[in-house]
Amino acid sequence: MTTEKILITGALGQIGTELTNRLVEIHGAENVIASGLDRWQKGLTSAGYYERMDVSNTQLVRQVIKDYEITTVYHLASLLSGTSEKQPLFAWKLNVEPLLNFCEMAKEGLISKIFWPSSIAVFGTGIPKENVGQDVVLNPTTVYGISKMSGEKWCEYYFDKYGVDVRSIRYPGLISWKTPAGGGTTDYAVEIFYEALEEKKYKSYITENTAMPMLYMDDAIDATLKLMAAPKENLTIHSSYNLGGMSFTPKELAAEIKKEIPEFEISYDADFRQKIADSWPASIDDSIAKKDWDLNYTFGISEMTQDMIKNLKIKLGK
Ligand code: AKB
Repeated sequence: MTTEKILITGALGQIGTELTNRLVEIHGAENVIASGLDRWQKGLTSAGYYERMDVSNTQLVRQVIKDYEITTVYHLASLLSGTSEKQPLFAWKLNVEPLLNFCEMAKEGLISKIFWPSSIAVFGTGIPKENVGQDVVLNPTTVYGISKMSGEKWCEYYFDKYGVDVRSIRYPGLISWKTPAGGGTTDYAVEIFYEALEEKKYKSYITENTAMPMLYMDDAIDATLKLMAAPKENLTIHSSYNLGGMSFTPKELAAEIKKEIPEFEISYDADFRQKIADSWPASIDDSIAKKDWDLNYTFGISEMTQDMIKNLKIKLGK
């Protein structure tokens, strides 16, 4: 029998939708409370409860934590890199302040564990592109990267100073067929599959030889749950763990898709997100996560491509 009561913020987003389902399988719907900005409607979430809540509303969030006697928070609500560049001040407010609110509640003993997603966007320019290690100097040049780097430092601070159990992963680009991505730089790697099936062609806003780290959602959810289940004393990183997944360029992904859909053609027309991608690593060294909490992956580029196409064909009725 579980003793955890879980609140998920951003539960209707790309990670949130799938993480909620897995948490419901593990802990039971009655122990999982989803939250988001949408109005409730039937079938919105598999969680036992849904709170329509703006995560920036400190008092309301605190009340929800108390009402449900929440022990664990997966705080996923965030603006991604592309959208953050368009609304810098709002991105800073949303990506950092609610995290501090949860850390304060953990410090007071209201909740016992927090998960918070960081990103490969923390790295930025002036560091080698390949196999980027955990402890390199962080030099983000995007609003999103700055907010995530600051969040990481706050996590580390609350752990060091108050023993707050806040755990975090630097997610690479996430690919899934269930829920579309929204506002990220790596989103091309999701959009391309929809267009490949619908139009047999895709115009990429990222240039053909730009490699970025990516991860299939199944592996991302497994990694998140593994980190959260790891004994506290095994964890050596209290900012955020590097997570590499796979690394590929739009050209390499197009070649994989062509194996399944031979008529597929890709073209390129870079937009403002190219500059963001250029400031990010091409590949990541995640050996510390592998050692500390046994991180591993099931999906490479071929397995991911086959699984995406198989499932999207059913979803889109192709
Ligand atoms: C984005 O592209 O903004 C995100 C990320 C890598 O954090 N997918």
